[in-house]
Amino acid sequence: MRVFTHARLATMNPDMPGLGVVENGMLAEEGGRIVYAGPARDLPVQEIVDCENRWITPGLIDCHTHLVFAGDRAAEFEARLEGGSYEEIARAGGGILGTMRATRAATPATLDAAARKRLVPLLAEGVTTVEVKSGYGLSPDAEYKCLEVARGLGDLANISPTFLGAHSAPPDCQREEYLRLLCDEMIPHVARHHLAEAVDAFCETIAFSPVETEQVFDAAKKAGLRVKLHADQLSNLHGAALAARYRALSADHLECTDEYGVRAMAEVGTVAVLLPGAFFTLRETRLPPIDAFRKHGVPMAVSTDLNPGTSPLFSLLLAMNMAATQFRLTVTECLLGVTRHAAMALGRRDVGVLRAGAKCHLAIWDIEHPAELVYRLGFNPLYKRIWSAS
Ligand code: DI6
Ligand code: FE
Repeated sequence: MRVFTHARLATMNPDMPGLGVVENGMLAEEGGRIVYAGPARDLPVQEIVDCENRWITPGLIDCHTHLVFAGDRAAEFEARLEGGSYEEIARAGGGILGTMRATRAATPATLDAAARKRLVPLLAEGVTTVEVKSGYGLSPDAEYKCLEVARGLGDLANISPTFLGAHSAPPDCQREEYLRLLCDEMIPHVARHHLAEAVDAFCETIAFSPVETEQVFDAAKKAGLRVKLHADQLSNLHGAALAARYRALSADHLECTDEYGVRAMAEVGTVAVLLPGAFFTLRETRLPPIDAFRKHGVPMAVSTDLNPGTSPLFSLLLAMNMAATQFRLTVTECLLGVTRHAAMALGRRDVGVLRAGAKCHLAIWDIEHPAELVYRLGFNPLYKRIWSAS
């Protein structure tokens, strides 16, 4: 048994208030699992790791990323600085479709190398679980290629792959034909070959309508896959309520969600994933309905939305700072948002919390107070990341 002594624990344990803090704490691990997390006590020890009064949190979880793609969109960034809007650029065949062309042309090895580079800064901040979406292939082969690349990253972190074939309609395929491909071919294939744990869609005026999203979700349901949704980011198409009707794991973005949508999410336990990096990059001004989430008890997660267009953000610590500064989340909400609530958004119970039975994924921090993980911009106080592929 390996024991971490002289530790201050932020356990995120739901049976305890706030961060579930244990001062003078101790954590014991055996076979990659936590066997004890609580006040210091006598344990049969084989190996001691003296934490010298540092803080331990669960390894962080980035529950919404588009990590696998080729190329970049720096030119689009420049065009937006000169006044072009995200929607205009998308309608002119740039945006997601620009990344699609580069991604289709890339080999798995190129995609893998690029994804690994992007993971480096996340891992350096103590991230141990990463959700990775496809969605820049937009053809059967290119989408499967991206999901396989995502799965191949499992030697670096726990990967939760998501099928986002419904990201944008590709220009080389009739819209109805692409939807038929998605529902009758790609989703069943993804389920059969265990290429993804969930199905996502971009429900937006520039992407898929609510009716089309329902078709995709019906196919997911039939294939036995959970769903999640890019909902109400740029307009209120009532995506949050739609997601809740399908008992979605999460609804993400939600800047334009109304209280009706929040209530629907609360009823079925759909997590609200907040993505302040996209809000910042697109210079949005309409805030997600944070008070309504609080009032109705909707769990909030915080994620980078790492993608080449609307959120080229490679820091979950900075995402927390932005969630606090822009969305007025509390420090406790931010930290739960990258641990326990992020785990809920992925349908996982064995990560995001320090308690017996959970995976021993830890982040050990050189800090005096948990608020330090949220308040600085561009400073990384990680002391050690504990992760193994079990
Ligand atoms: N997530 C997405 O999938 C879209 N916006 C967002 O926040 C589009 C991403 C892109 O432009 O590549
Ligand atoms: Fe996204």
